[in-house]
Amino acid sequence: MSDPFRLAVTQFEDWGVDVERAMNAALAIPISMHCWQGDDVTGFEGGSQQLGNGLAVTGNYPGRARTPDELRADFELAASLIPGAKRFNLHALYAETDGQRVDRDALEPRHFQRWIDWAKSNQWGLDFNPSFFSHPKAADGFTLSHRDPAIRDFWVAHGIACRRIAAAMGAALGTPCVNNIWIPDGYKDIPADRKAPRERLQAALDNLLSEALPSAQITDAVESKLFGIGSESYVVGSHEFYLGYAIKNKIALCLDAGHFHPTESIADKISSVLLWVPHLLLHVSRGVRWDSDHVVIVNDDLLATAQELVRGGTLDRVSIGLDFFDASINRLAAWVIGTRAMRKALLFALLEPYHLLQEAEHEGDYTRRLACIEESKLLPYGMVWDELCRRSDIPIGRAWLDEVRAYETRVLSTRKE
Ligand code: RNT
Ligand code: ZN
Repeated sequence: MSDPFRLAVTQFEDWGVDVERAMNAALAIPISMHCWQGDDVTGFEGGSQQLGNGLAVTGNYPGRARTPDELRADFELAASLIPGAKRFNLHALYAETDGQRVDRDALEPRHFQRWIDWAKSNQWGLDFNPSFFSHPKAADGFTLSHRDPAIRDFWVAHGIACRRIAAAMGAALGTPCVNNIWIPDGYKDIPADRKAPRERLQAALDNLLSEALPSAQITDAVESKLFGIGSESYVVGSHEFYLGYAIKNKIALCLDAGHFHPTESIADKISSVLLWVPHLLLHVSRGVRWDSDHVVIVNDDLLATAQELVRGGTLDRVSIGLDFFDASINRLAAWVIGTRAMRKALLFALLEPYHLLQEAEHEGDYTRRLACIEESKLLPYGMVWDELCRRSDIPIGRAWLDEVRAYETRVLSTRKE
């Protein structure tokens, strides 16, 4: 134990905070890391299908993972630089079909067997997502709410297949797999009929979700969006749509931090939404202007989100998933930066002298509440974070970057597109 850490413990004690408890709790919270940061949401279906449906990745940093084995190796390196419990979050387009062309409605658990075995050997849970984009049948921007019933049925079949895959993952790994539905459906310009696509989406979701699967294996979630590139005027799956749908059907709601008005924070939604839905999935991300998916950093939004989870004591009903993609910087570093930021925010929230703030508030002493908020900001959080990394055998401070750089030289730089 280092002297600075000992001093930090004393300082936190003075505020009535138990540092050991906070560190252990911070390490135990699973963070679901998304596969798609590693390869710019490309997947392994092959063919000429470009990333579409409003998902845009900018940058051309060399060394993108081109195969499942490369993605797994990259992720292992990134994961080794991040303390605490982790899960891995896959999209359907990362199926391994051994060169066979298997369309999305025909995917089966066996196409994810290698991912399952790999996750098991690393003791990571798996999460899953049907992929309603980058496909000829999504080319006009509509999937589950399409006006053509044949296209709708195709996507319903994809959703059903994905639920079975997710349940198989949950069963194999002994931890429920969060299966999150996001669709791109929407109009670039002013719609005439806002109602019919939403009615079609409701009916399609009812179909897709009709098969009863054990809650020990799968947690169904639905994700809203305010607007996307190419769906600026209208998105079928809006927040109101999915909030209502999740409440009515008692499934999980996904709140993506980048999917609301820029001044809206998902932190303030958590305590409301959890009154009505059984489970919440967070897509932790960082919106910048029109992009909803910048790499997560420790900022006020992230801290407020972590504080809400800790203060409300609702972590057992919330799954934390990351959702960002940046191809302009080293992709492994993006994973490490974003996930370490999330873990730091959780630690900081656990170290917060919340009871003092609460006490002041209960007494109506808002002066003391604000004074405590401000003064506690400069407690030695960094010392505790360093100690947490040291105990987890993870590089401290920026030292992790040396390992990413070495991997870049040894592995990434040899990859030619
Ligand atoms: C898109 C949604 C969705 C995707 C991933 C790839 O706006 O945020 O979660 O980012 O499914
Ligand atoms: Zn998302």
